[in-house]
Amino acid sequence: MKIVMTYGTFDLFHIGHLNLLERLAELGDKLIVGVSTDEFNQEKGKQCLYSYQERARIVGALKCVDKVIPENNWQQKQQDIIEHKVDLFGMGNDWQGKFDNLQDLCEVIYLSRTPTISTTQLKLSLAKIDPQTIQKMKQGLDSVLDIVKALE
Ligand code: C2G
Repeated sequence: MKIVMTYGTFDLFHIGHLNLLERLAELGDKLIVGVSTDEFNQEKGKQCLYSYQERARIVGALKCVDKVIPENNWQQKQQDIIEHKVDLFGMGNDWQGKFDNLQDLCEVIYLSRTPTISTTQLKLSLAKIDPQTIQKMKQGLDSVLDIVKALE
């Protein structure tokens, strides 16, 4: 049983996160994901839109993920790797080299990030939607809902 592990915030879950998790899952039999807690994200300087519970639930619902644990700090990786008998630790290559110190415990790999998408980019795009556009989107949704109700 080859055990793979990774960590992340996974806020506004997107295709870049999914690509990484599915590729890591392909490399072993069991994938464990450490999801950063809200408190740890404050330490990381990340302001999340989704709470830890919501982010952990989304990641845990994925077919390719077998277990989710909280990531409370930078230091827990060594202990986690030992406790969960991890064979392979993987991250996106924006972390290239940052976790090589774990190589005495398990194999360490960095996979290429999915280009052109990030949580930050999504937040910026969403922030640019003006209120009139949101109103039009809402009207459109309301008329779809009316049609659905009429068909019920
Ligand atoms: N990722 C990716 N492609 C993207 C965006 C993210 O492959 N377009 C990868 C990142 O490289 C990371 C994982 O998805 O491996 C999770 O990304 P984040 O949620 O941004 O996690 P991060 O803030 O990098 O936290 O101790 C490690 C940290 O908790 C990692």
